[in-house]
Amino acid sequence: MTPATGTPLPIDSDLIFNSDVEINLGGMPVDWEPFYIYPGAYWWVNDTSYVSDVYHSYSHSLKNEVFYGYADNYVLPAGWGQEYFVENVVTAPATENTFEASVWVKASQTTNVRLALYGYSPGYGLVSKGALSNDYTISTSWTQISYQNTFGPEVIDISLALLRLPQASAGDVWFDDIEVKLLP
Ligand SMILES: [Ca+2]
Repeated sequence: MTPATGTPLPIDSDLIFNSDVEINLGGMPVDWEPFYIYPGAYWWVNDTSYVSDVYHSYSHSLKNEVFYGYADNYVLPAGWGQEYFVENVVTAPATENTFEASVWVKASQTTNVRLALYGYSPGYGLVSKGALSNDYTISTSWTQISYQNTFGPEVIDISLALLRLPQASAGDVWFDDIEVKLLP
């Protein structure tokens, strides 16, 4: 869990909330939210749902379904995210900080996903440099993928997104056991 404001982040320990997505309230995973690259255009995105029929740990995972309603090019990217899981934290020493996200992923047929680790700086706003990974090819077996991004000391908030891009519209995808660590 993220420490209180002003205390250093622990090195090499999981910083994300509800990593195994088992804590839920009203049928939704606590602290995880559907993520949209273009907020407001919800009718063209591929759907997100919280499911118990497929999982890597315990009894739940985060699902991102293929959307069949439109041609591939019109399906907007969507997935799951956790905004500001590191919030208003001063790291020590105040140098660059590299975070690594790792996620277990499985698909109903071979498809692609991407990870995004982005930041927020009070001086610059959204810090998206280096945030988006390349495509990961996902098979029908559970596989762990990971992505790193490095931020300057001015970045005090960190967010994570598990993404489908429009070109990867084939197949459903499940995410589970998501971790983010500050590397030594
Ligand atoms: Ca789980």
